Amino acid sequence: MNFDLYVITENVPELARDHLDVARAAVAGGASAVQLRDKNISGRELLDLARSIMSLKIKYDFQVFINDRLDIAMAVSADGVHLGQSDISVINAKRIAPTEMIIGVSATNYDEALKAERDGADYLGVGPIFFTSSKNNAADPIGPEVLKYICSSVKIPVIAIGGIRGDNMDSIMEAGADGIAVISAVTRASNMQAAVSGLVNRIRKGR
Ligand code: TZP
Ligand code: MG
Repeated sequence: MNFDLYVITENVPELARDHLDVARAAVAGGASAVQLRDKNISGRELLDLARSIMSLKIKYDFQVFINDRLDIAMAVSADGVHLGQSDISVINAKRIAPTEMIIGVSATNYDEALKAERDGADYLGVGPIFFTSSKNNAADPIGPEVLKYICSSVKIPVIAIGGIRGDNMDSIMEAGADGIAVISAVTRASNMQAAVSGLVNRIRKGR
């Protein structure tokens, strides 16, 4: 698993951008992973989008993750699925998924992080680290100090998420995160591809 920049897609109608636009810019800019995330569309639409994102693998080397939906991840042979605290448990996901399927789990605090690792998660999405307006009912930001504590307490890769952008990224790398997940820093950027390559370069330099 190589997590530098992990870009999560969203539809941004006011900027005339959809999931596929975001995914294309992400891979062209050098992101190592793309997660398809949409809580408002049908399973069928999600499946079609997942297929389209998978087809970008013909040209680009990156990993595809599907948020919430193990069924869709399996239907398109995605690299992984990303599960939140109210999705099916890692333990149940492991019963259903093929062994090579990467299972990521969201953790908003230390206890959730440790439990997810114990239950068999392959990586953690930890956050929100900073304030975010990209997630409804987001938990309170935990800040880089708690992130650092979690990073030093688990063995599996930690991807930091929530309000991360170029100007606060260094504190995340210093905390020991293995990767950075972003939505708005890419989806709201004037030039998405340039934003992605800027973030990727900064992560690689920080190592
Ligand atoms: N989970 C925790 S924070 C978050 C998710 C999906 C949203 C991150 O979006 P942004 O725009 O990078 O803050
Ligand atoms: Mg979820």
